[in-house]
Amino acid sequence: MKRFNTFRRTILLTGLSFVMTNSITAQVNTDGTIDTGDKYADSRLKSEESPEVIAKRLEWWNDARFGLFIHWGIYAQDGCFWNGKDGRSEHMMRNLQIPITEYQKIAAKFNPVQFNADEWAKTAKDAGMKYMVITAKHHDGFAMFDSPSNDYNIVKQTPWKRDPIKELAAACTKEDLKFGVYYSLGRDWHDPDCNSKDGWRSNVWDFPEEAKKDYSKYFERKVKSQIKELMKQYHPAILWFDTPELITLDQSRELLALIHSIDPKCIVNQRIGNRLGDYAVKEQKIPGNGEPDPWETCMTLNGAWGYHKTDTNWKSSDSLVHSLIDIASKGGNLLLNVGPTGEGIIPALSVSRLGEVGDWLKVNGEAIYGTTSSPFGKMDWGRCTKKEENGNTILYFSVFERPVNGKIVLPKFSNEIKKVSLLANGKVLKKESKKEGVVVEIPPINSDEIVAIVKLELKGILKL
Ligand code: FHN
Repeated sequence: MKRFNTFRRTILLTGLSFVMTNSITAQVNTDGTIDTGDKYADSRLKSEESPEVIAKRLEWWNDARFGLFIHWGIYAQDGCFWNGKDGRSEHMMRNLQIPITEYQKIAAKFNPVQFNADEWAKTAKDAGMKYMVITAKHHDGFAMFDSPSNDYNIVKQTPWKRDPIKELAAACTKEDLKFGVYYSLGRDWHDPDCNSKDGWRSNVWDFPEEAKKDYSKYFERKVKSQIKELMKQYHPAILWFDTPELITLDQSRELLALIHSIDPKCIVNQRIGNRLGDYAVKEQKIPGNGEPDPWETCMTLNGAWGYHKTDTNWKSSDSLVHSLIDIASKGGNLLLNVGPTGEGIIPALSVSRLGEVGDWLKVNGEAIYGTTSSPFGKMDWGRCTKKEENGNTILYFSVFERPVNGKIVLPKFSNEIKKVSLLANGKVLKKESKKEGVVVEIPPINSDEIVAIVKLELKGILKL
């Protein structure tokens, strides 16, 4: 009964967060920033490439379903604290209005000697993730890579003098993971020309005269140079842009053309701005239904993206697995975030949560990887994902809430059933055809199974 209550609480929590994030239009993050949902995703993608080109580019990404997001920067030096003050997140420089002259002193102390790229890549692999996206330059303007065009970078400014982006790109290749980089387009608190639409999101403490700032100078001087460096030096499979409020359509087009002139296969998210890009981003929320465009939910494991040493509000592995299934059942990807410490370590609780999700995927990953969204409407007891193989159909029913009588009624279809089994162990399940639909008996699941999955093998292409 305890398990069931835990289950119900998880559902409630998941449900609650599900309902909240679905209905919520603004949320206050633990760092005090206000997320008005996806301010950049208020409209459908209007890509200027053919759907076939984009579909081809996204092939591996659509199969992957699950990736690791990494927010790592010098703000992690003391867990987003500075001089004993709580900077609350990777926005620490703005939250505490730290002058550039002071902030860059953090770089002079940043020495993550325990960083091990192979370990990070293995953590992602063990979690069942298929790709990784790491912050190459976040809002503080500090490049976490060797940037010949701009000395404000990890190789030039720190005693560590190494290039973690280069090392991680190599480690991902070894682990057969796709490697991606994040780049902040509309926030750069180190650059005198990077302004912001509402004035308060830029560096107004070192550069108070907002009207004198010229975004196109920052774009030409820093953005284009560094995107070219990132593409040529690391050959990322994904360029994950952020905060595109000020970029013009021409600049978004120019950036996309620059990226694809170097690698036409490089995937770009919609935060390149102006409705361009290959897929839509949902931040910290899961849409209520499927989405018209390819999409990905990015989500923190606790309340902050960067390592915030006092934030121990970790999501449970149950809720993470539920989120992954829910997202896959709607045809999306989950990009789950970790914030490594100033020593270069992914926090132990993050690693253990990811490991628990990975353990579940080792047994049930077939129901996630390479699947497409559910062909059915809402089911109150769980979710569904789908595969077509050799002209036949496989449906994976994830039972979030096992009914008290242990029986679930499957949504209606007209195909002949080849087999109904428990995915975890292949055990054939009892079924009975009734007028309301096929009733399947679900055995009680063990406490460590999180979610039981019913594998339904049907003859032919699905006929509802
Ligand atoms: O302000 C950033 C935040 O620090 C983080 O990088 C997220 C990740 O999607 N993007 C912005 C908030 O929308």
